Order: sequence, then structure tokens, then C-alpha cells
Amino acid sequence: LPAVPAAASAAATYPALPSDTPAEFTPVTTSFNYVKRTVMVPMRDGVKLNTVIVIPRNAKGAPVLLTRTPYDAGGLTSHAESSDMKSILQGYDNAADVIVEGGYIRVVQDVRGKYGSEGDYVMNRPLSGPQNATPVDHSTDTWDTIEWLTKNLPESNGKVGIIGISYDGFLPLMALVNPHPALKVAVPMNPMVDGWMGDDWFHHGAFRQINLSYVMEQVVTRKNDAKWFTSTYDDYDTYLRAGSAGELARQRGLQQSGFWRKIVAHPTYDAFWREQAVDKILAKQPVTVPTMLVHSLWDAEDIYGAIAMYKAIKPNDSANDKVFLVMGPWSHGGGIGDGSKLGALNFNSDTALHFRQEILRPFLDRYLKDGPTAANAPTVAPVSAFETGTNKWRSLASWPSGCASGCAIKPAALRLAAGQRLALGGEAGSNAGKDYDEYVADPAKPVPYRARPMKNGYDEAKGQSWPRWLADDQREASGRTDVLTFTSDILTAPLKISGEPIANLIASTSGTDSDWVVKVIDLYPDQVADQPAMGGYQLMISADIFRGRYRESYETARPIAANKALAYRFALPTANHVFLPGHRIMVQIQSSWFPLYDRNPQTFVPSIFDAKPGDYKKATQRIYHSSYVELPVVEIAK
Ligand code: PG9
Repeated sequence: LPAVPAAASAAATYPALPSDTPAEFTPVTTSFNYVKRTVMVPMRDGVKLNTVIVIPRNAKGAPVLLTRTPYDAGGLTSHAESSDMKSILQGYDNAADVIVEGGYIRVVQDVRGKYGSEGDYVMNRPLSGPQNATPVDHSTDTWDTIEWLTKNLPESNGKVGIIGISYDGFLPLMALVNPHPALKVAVPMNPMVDGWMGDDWFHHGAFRQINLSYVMEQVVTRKNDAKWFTSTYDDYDTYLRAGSAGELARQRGLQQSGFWRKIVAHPTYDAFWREQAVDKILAKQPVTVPTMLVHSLWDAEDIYGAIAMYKAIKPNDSANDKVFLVMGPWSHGGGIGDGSKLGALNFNSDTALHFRQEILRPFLDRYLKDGPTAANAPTVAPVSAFETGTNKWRSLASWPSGCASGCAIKPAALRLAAGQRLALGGEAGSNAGKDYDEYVADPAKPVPYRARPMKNGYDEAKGQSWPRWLADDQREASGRTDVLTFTSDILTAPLKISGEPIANLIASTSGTDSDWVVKVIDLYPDQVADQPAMGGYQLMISADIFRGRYRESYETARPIAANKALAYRFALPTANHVFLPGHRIMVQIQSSWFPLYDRNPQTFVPSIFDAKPGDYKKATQRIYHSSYVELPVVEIAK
């Protein structure tokens, strides 16, 4: 071999060409109207949590609004690259107008194990106790954080409020368990409260399988680096081809996630779910911090939480000055956005702006500010409820109360009568002839939960509009042979409902397990002059699913006796709605809502996560005319 020239074998001997990148860059932020500090705040066990603090420039005696999150504190405080505080907070989890106009110090912290924080991530980390052997939980982490903030923020007045949406709405509730004395107010918006009964993971036992993508992105890596993928344009095809939710999870490697293994191990409402349901936890103690629960009437993710929480903690609020409720005509988290429209619906005013400026702002002022601003803050009604149909805000003393005074709520039976008619109250519903209606539910062709092709997700630019699906037109479903549709006569007077409709089905299946979906719908007049596209619109007002195997007990799944008429009773989500004259009421019944919920094989198997292709069988479903929906009708005293 020829000898290698000495110069070529030596390390780089060429002259230095200095890097254009400085060893350390110091941003110039003197023109910014805020100062941002990112600090690692130590918890009692030594774990440090990444905390972003945004302080209005020259702030003095300013209160703090804290959000704790698994969704990236850095990202939530830099929605835009800007020298303007309102611009950087313009996005998820920030009521930017209220925060900035109110002069608040904004603090956003990554929870343990997510993004910049140290420690282990546990989905909705339960309180220290039977489900969590460590001494640390979200209650202690919030306490330690507030303790640090009160000692290290010379610009603050020492008063802290905690606010957040969904997961970040669950966290203010955890802060109420043994609250730090400096915590003066909590605003849980659309909080996740009970993952099995009616929030993110199951509804009455039916699994919300489109959340597999959430588990993958949110749980398997600290910084959400693993991305969900599909192999079809239409999500319906991806889920149908996989078979069961368990199989799709296996195909994405989710068994590596501790949380997915917990879901698979706890398909029923056992101690795992019961003991971490936040309404059950907080019902045991009076809430000592003023708390404003914010609920969205068309919340596609946590439609259960805020109302369940209100029911649990209001009875302990003996002075009627700690627990407040707001409900608006919004999608999940819509209270911080534009509340003038939801899909095809138009509310004639920006209902979310009204909430922020007229309800949230004075509420925060009262408890977080000092001096005359606090003393002169307008009082907020115990309940502020937007009434859909008439599109009006109502101030109420409690929920549900129908109106400010002089009215009562009387349950009225909406009977699923013969001829696919809905008969209200004492109305004569003919039960002549057959005493049931029937359909065939085929798991090979489950009822789509929205028009196909469907792309589940949040990015409108990519054709994804998941957050507003509950307000979709149900017309397509009403034309299917596997959806039963019962319709009332045209209303001649307004009919107002406030509260939870309750489904009372008398139903049989030829299988040994079955899902039942019940939808209460406002059927618009055939023509709507000022909004032609609303002619004949079928708007869901309240709807939910029930997994038949839990008919006798939520804790133990049991096979259903085939071909036997059996009673199923379950509550549907809260409504505050006026069916206007000229409209009709409709109820639709079906046995799948796919792929939002995994398919019921209609053959009893111990766990539906493990159902095999051969278990999925067609079934004949009968809805007997003794079935009814109990409507919480508001009667106005004459
Ligand atoms: N609905 C979401 C969530 C909450 C809690 C657990 C899992 C998901 C959210 O929007 O945060």
C-alpha cells in the first residue's frame, strides 16, 4: 500500500473559521411589556418542576394566576413570538384578555414527568393513598408551588388563583384538597372528574377509543415525541379494520404504557376509578376556597365533570359563597375562545366574551385584588346559565332551578310511542298494534358518530373539527335502518328543560351484550328564513351511551339475557334548552357511535378489549313502547 501522507492522518490542521453561533445568546427583551422567568421549583421530595413566570413589566402588588399542566408550560406561554404579553398568551388555557387587562402575573408549570419537569408522570396522578404509595400528589405539588411563589415573587400581592381547562381543570380541583392559605380562588373549566362514568375514557362503561391517540402522544414520552398515525384517510376505516380497541393499541405498541395497561386491567367501575373520582373525594369536605366551575353544554370531552362536581360540593356550601357554576353554549374549552357560534349554531352575541368580561373578571377581582378594586367588584350570581334556544343568559340561585323565581322543575315522560311518535306527558300515545320497534345492529357496519370521511383532531385546516361534533346535524343518522327515530308533533308553545334528561329504555337484544345510545334532539322547522341551512336541522341537546353489560352493576359486567325486554335507566348530560314553537322534539336510538366508542361485539365476552373477530355478531334490537325519556321540564307558575 502507498504510505499515507502525514498531513492527511493528523487531526484538523486548517485555520480556525469561528462559529457564527455565540457560545451563549442573551436575548434583548427590553422592549417587551413583560418579563419572563423560567425556574425549577423544588417540591418536598426534591423533584423540581419547570415553571414559567410571566410578569407584566413594572408590576407591583399583582396577584398570580397559576395553571399546572401536562401540555407544555413553555408552549402555553409562547403562543406567539411577541414582545406583547397578550399576544404570547393568545391560545389554549389562557383567558388572555382577563389575565393581561387584569394585570395578573401568569404562572404556568409542567406537572411531574412532563416536558421540562423532573419526576414521574402518572395519568391524573391519584392522591397519596391506596392508589399512590408516594407522599406526593397534585395537592402537595400545588401547595409547594404556591409556597415558593409567595416567597419568591416580590412583584406579587401574595394572592394566588388557579385556573385551567380539562386536565388543567382537574388540577385546580386537586388544589382544593388541603389548599395553601394563599390560594384564594379556583376556576376549574371543563374539568376531568370521573374518567369512567362520563369524562374522557369511558361513558357508562363504553370505551372512547379515539383517545388511543391521546394515550400515545401524551403518555409514552415525556415531550410528546411519539406521534399517532393512521393508515387510511377516513378514521372510520382505521378503527374498523383493527377490530377491537385492544388490538389497535397493540398495533401501536401502547402496551408499553403503564396507563394503557391500567385501562385494560380496569374496564369496569372498580375501586381504581371510584377512588380517584374527584367529585367523590371533594364531597367529603367543605370547599373552603371560592370555586367557579365552568361547564360547556356541547363538551365533547368532559361533559360530565363540572356538573358532577357541582352536585358533590354544593351541598356542603352552607353559606352559599364558595361554589359557583357557569354554563355556556360552548365546545370543550370554548369559554376562552369566540362564543358567538358553534358549527352551524349562532348565538347572536359572543357568549364567551360575556363570560370572561362579566363573570370571570369580577369573580377574580373580588378574591385576588386588593383595596377598592376587590371591594367594588360586581357580585357574581351563584349560577350563570346560558339558555340555548332563546339564547339568553340567566342568573340563578342554584342548579337546576329553571328560572330566578316562581317556577319548578317537573319530570315529564317523553314516551317512545307506536308509529315512531314521541308523546309528551299525558298526551295520548297510541300503543296500538306492535308494542315495540326494532332494528338490526350490525357490528360490521357500525353507525358513524359523524359524517364520513372523518378526521378526528383539532386542526380545522386539516379538515378536523372534533371539538364541535356534538352540534352536528343528526339527519344522516335518522335515515339509517339501524337508527330508530321517534318524533313529536310540532310544538305550539315553548318547552323549556333544565337539568339531566334520564333515559328509561325497555329494550331487548338477540345478543348477549349491547350498547344503547339515546339522543334528545331539537328538530328545527322545515324552513328557517334567516338561516336557510338550519331548515330541518337535527341538533343534539343531550345524548349519551350506555354499555348494556353494566345494567345491573357498574362494577361487574354480566351477560344480557337474549330476547328479553329489560330496563335500562341512565342519565344524559345536562341541558338548559328551550324547544321553540314550530320545532319538534326527536329521540334517536342506536347501538353504536363509531369509532368514538369501541364496538360492542353483541356477544358477551369477559373483556371487550380482547374481543375476537368471531365475537362480533349482528343482533335484533327491540325498543318497547313503554320506554321513555324523563325530561326536566320547567313549569312557570301562572
Ligand atoms: N380532555 C383532555 C383530558 C383530560 C384528562 C385526561 C385525559 C384527557 C384534556 O383536554 O385535557
